[in-house]
Amino acid sequence: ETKRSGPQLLCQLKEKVEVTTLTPDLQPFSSMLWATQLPSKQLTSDLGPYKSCAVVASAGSLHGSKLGKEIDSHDAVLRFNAAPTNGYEKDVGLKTTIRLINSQVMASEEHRFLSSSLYSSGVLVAWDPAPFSADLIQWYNKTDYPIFTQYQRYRRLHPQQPFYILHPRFEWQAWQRIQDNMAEPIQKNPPSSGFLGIILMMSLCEVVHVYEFLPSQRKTELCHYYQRFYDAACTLGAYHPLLYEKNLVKRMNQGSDRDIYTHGRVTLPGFSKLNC
Ligand code: NCC
Repeated sequence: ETKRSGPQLLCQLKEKVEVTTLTPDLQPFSSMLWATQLPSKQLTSDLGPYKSCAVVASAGSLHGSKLGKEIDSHDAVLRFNAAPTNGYEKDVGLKTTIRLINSQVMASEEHRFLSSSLYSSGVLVAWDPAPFSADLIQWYNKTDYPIFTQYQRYRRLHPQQPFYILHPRFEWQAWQRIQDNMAEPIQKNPPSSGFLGIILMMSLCEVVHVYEFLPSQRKTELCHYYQRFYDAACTLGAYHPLLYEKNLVKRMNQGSDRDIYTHGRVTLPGFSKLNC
């Protein structure tokens, strides 16, 4: 079971994980006035298809990488949470097409989500750890962080910026792929934003390059390239099943081990390019 080949894993992802976003017609939102702020169409029908895409993990190992030009050469670039480009262009580039944020970023004071210019360009996509049932009513009544109140506030301030919320079914479908391909039981917490973002881009792009999700020779305990904070758990995981996510991505990589070592670069095919 655990020895499934790369191509098999890719086809499983394509067939069993669907990037779904919340739409105004879904219960319990359909009866709420603010639900008209939700995009009426799915993210995957509004965006792309893109030829080439980059996913930029926020890892400290990007520091000094000089990957900026290469990252910007892609048609679309996905970044995470509070990861900045200003001042770090040489290493991480400056293009941001999509920013995937967790609900903690939206809610905690330090990130100034409503006022910081960091979030106001590109397409925003937010998610929040939901109960395993992925039941929208249960989740709505008990979100991890106040994703919905913050969403409404942000939308009022930036009505023109596209802003999607991921359906919790997506996070648990992704989790299930990890669990079904591991010999041991993994923690029942949703995958990291990194893993969710990789699958999101595989749904929109013909080819996806992921940077420093699998660490290069620059591997460091520095948590993020933009902060002087050291913790090996950022790379190895604690709450999220990050080590297992990385194991799966390593098995699906179509690039060389050398690319990982020198560039922290993984090459994944988009779902549209897979013959399953
Ligand atoms: O750190 P974070 O992740 O924002 O990083 C985004 C994604 O990059 C990959 N990563 C990051 C650092 C590193 N050294 N190696 C990596 O591989 C991971 O795939 C990660 O998902 C998150 O997933 O949303 C997370 O968010 C932070 C935090 O909430 C935000 O940065 C906002 O401050 C979480 N940290 C804490 O809760 C303290 C982190 O666990 C997961």
